[in-house]
Amino acid sequence: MSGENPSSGPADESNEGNSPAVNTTSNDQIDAISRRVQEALSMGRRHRFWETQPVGQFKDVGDTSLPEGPIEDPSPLSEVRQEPYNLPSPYEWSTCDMDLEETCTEVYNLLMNNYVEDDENMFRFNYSKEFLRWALRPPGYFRSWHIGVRVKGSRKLVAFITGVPAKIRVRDQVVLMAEINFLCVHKKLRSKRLAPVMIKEVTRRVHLENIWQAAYTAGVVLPTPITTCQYWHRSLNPKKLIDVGFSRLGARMTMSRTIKLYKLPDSTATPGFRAMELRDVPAVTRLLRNYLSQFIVAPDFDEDDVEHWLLPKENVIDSFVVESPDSREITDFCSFYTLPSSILGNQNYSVLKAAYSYYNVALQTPLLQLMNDALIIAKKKEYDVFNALDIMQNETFLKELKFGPGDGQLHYYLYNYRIRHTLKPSELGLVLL
Ligand code: MYA
Repeated sequence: MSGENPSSGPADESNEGNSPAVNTTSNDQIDAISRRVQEALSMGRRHRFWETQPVGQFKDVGDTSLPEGPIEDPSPLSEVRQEPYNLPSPYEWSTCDMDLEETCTEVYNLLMNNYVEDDENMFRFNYSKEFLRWALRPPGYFRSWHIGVRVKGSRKLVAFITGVPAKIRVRDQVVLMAEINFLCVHKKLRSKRLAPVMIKEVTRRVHLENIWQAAYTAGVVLPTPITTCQYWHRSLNPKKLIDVGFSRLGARMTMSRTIKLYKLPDSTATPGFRAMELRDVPAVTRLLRNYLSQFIVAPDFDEDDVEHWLLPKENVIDSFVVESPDSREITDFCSFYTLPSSILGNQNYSVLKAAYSYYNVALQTPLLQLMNDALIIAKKKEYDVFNALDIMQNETFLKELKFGPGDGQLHYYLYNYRIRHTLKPSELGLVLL
């Protein structure tokens, strides 16, 4: 998922009683202030590229006279530019075929070495090849939307951006959009205005499929977020998290008290809790569609989407259903995806294994219990941390299940679609990877 600090943990594992990670240290206050200053600066400064794009502009924030919906009308396809945009002369466009092992490895290596890091450059997202294949090849995907930039001659891959198609509902309108992700420019080629060319090129290729809207997330403030969410982290392996600097031992806490605080039972509590299977797709689709209908912005999943996005895939996506022991009906559902981060410059550890909460629907089982079962499974599978955004109904379990607020913020954006009011995170039902 995209564009957020890979892993910046609860600032402080301090604990009086049961509430973990209360941000009490002055460092955290400084971090929070620095973030707000950066956001204010972003709103105040010129955005040479984004000012030219059909996105909500900062000057229009609060102007409720502007209509909701597309900002620009679609053009006739014959008017969409046929030739790729020009790159600086040493570089060339290269459509990346993720079915090819060699290409997938090149993309993996580019991202492993150059993708999103936390503010302190301690962690960097390390999406696995299997994950990338899953994320980039949903039903109806376009290979032409997997765009690389190579050095002419050496063919070295130095930049990447992708789109995948998705039906996204905004209030009562279902809009076919592109979800844009994995924008990455090699560290040595930063600040040369390559990103705007790449964004224009992916836009052109999306337009060629007669699609005119997009959704994306980023850790940076751009014109203009539809909502801003916060990551919360639940320690599963607190000793490692503290050793690698992901979290800190709280004031008046010992390591053994901290380990005890985060201990989880050995087995799940909900009768009928089991891994999702292919035969569950229709029931899970019904549950999810019904659940997601309450949010202002959410995906409009059909059975093919559910099969792709939610059927378990080892080390990529884990999903569980609750099958009622009496009626055999599927009553509840929960899921998380696997996104490790590289730990930069630590002698003892190189990878942080993180689970990210995906879609959860609790009808019969209390959400708190369902998510606690997800934590138990994640711990058994040796994840170090379980992350969740404060979107959907997640706020109802975060504190109680000992998640602590991280320092990563994630901003959600729509391209060429205006929303009149900024959403609350709890009004958002969309998770981007
Ligand atoms: S979010 C993940 C982004 N990736 C990373 O953070 C990885 C590490 N960083 C890098 O690789 C580079 O720093 C990147 C920028 C590539 C991010 N989203 O080339 P530049 C604007 C959008 O000189 P660089 C994800 O993948 C910046 O404000 N714009 O900068 C979702 C400035 O514009 P302006 C961004 O640092 C991506 C311009 O780029 C982002 O060398 C969604 C500077 O360009 C960002 N994350 O490269 C993309 N960061 O002057 C939009 C910087 O105006 C999709 N910028 O402020 C839009 C929809 C398109 C499809 C539409 C279809 C209809």
